[in-house]
Amino acid sequence: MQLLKSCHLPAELQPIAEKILHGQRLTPEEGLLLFEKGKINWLGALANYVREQKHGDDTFFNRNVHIEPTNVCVYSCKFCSYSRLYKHREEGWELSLDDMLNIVKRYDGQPITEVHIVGGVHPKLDFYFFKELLQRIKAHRPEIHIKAFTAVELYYMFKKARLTYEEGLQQLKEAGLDSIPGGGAEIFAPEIREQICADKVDADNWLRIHETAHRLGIPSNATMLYGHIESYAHRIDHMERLRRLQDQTGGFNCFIPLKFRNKNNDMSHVPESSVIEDIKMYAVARLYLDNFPHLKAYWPMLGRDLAQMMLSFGVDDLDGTIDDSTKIYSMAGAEEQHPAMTTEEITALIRKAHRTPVERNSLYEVVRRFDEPAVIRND
Ligand code: V47
Ligand code: SF4
Repeated sequence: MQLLKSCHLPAELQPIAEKILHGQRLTPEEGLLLFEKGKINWLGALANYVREQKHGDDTFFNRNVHIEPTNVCVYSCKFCSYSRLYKHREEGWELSLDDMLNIVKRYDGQPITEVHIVGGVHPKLDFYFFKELLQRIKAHRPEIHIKAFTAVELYYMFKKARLTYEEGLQQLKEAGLDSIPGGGAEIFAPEIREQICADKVDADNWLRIHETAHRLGIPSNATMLYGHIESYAHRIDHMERLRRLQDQTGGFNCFIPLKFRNKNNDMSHVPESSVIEDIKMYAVARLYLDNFPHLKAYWPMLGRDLAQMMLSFGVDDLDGTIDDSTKIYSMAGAEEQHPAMTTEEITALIRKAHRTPVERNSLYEVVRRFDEPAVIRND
């Protein structure tokens, strides 16, 4: 506390620190001030205080694998490096139900707890195809948690099948859908959406799909694509909308800021954010989203070094072991060209940040704690 006060602070930031230390909610204006005037050491100390109030040193990861059914997509998001339009589908991939089931079968006998399914919006792969996919995965491995389909994919498949969000989600839940990933949120403000992803689901419908899911007992995550053409005010507006929905439903598990990567896409002229901006983003997210239990640094996108550093700036979750099963970020130029970590590697990475590794399942229930004192080598 004294240490925080001794930081050389602009006068208007002092009351914000007091509020955070007393567990009080920040206003949008205060959130904006944090971005504009907060130094990273001070923001980091506060974000770390909040993180430790919520989770102590516990740092969560899971053992998971991704399935990306296709990169063929009806949309043309300017930041996307991996999708191909249907007319160029020969340059992309399209997995059959058998292909995808075979991916799951490759992990028979291995202790993964989650399959994360996300891909492009293919005009010919419909609701019934994906419903069968869920049923077949569950028939093969009933205990596995299926986190699948962003609100972008769900919006398109429900519309084509003429189903309401409620009908579609209920049917997918019965088929085996356990939770929804956070993708497709990008930046909610329409003036930015129009420029970077004009044709896909808008903010209100993204939020409605998640609200309906939460009402039906399907938890979800939320993302924000940051560090491109948006302003700090757009980021606060995005987080404000999420915070309001979370107040109503409590259905979000975690928030995941996604750093814009600029290789091989139509926004390659936009520079990537600096590490200082990345730190600010994570710390402010931890301080602003007081009702989100977890803040995730998704290491395949940030790179493992930066993700590890974020454990000192509010982050308590690193996602999973992945096993080289996602291409979204490697195709956008991320450092991790074949993202895969063994349990030993991910726990060592957490320990070297002086935190306690905790393997979780997709609902953040503890699978295994790694409390043994760390033997930290200098490598
Ligand atoms: O919505 C696409 C992002 C998202 C780029 O819920 C890019 O646990 C940066 O949402 N630079 C999909 N980001 C992935 C996603 C996700 C990932 C990990 C965990 C979870 C979870 C969700 O990927 C898209 C978009 O925002 N994305 N291209 C890019 N060039
Ligand atoms: Fe399609 Fe998703 Fe890429 Fe947009 S980000 S073009 S919706 S795959």
